[in-house]
Amino acid sequence: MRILVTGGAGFIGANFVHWTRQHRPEVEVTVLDALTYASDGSSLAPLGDAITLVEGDITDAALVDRLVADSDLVVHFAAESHNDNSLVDPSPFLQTNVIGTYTILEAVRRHGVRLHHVSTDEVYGDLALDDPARFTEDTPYNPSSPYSSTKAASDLLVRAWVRSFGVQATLSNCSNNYGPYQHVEKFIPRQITNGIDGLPAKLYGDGLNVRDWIHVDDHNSAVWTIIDKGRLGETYLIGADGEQNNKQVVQAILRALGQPEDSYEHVTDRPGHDLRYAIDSTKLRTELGWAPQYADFDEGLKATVAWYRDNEAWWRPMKDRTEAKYAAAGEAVTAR
Ligand code: NAD
Ligand code: TDX
Repeated sequence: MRILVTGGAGFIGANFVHWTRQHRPEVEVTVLDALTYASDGSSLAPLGDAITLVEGDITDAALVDRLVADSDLVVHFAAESHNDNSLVDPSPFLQTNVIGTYTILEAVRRHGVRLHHVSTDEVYGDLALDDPARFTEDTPYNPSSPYSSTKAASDLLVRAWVRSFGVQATLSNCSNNYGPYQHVEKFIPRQITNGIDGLPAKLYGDGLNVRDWIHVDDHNSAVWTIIDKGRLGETYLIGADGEQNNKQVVQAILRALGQPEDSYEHVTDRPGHDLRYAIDSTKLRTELGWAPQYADFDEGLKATVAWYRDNEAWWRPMKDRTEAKYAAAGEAVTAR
């Protein structure tokens, strides 16, 4: 089997490629990645020439066509992925998430190649903090940010190409991932690396917003389960019952770092900040028999803290640049 992994040099994509090499050594992997600010390709370096890395853009129709023609399956991770960046400049989100997905869809349509489209629970908008409800496959789309609206658009394109053109595709919408190789712009790695640098953690607003955390390996084992057993045209929600508010996560990180649990400060809130995400993954678990392996969030987080301690050479080059971006966007300490 030959698979084309778009965005395979990014956080989840690189972990997917590592997972695939480990658990499916017979699969031939080609990665298509533009190596944007989000990745310099170093997350794939440990694999050497066991995989093929093609540096290129998913909006390049000729390149995509050639690579798709040589594949049995496309797993589509490539995206602009950070909400805060989408609030500063939405344009690359439109290009990559919408036009890029359209370009992939046209190529898989021409060549009759199976697609798995990777998406996010943010397409459903947010839930109230005191609402017992969780997202299901039937929750109406209601995205809040430029990022999540372009991901929602990409999902709708995939569904339309399935219905109108018979494209063979499955979709998944996953909750917040954590684990190795995540860019330090994202919440958990930002706070871990701040702690290592002796800086306070940065909590947006009151720090009470809730995210539903899943280890990246559990996300990727679910993606493979859907590739193997999922029904074409169907959407599966992926989640591991990991709801935590941001302050609880910061305190767990500080405990893992051996630092006082109040080494954080409140900073400017994100405009339009979604309150809470929560996934009901019953369909994936009962229909396809998937279960997460990282049941204990604190343990998964400790292992992630250890990874960032041990891999400073990987994240150090992006740290100052990332903090400068936050400062330029006007992030400031607020009283609470
Ligand atoms: P990431 O930003 O770490 O990686 C994205 C990768 O895509 C990078 O390597 C980047 O270079 C590449 N890329 C960007 N634009 C490209 C283009 N035009 N052409 C080719 N490559 C391009 O993101 P991530 O966190 O690994 O997210 C991967 C996917 O998973 C995204 O589709 C995202 O929406 C989805 N997702 C992420 C999360 C999460 O918690 N991070 C949760 C659910 C779903
Ligand atoms: O410094 C911070 N302080 C803080 O309080 C940062 C960077 C974030 N936050 C908050 C905002 C969110 O409530 O932490 C929470 C998580 O923030 P992010 O890591 O930016 O993730 P989120 O916006 O929830 O989106 C993530 O999950 C869904 C991924 O980035 C998306 O790609 C995915 O689709």
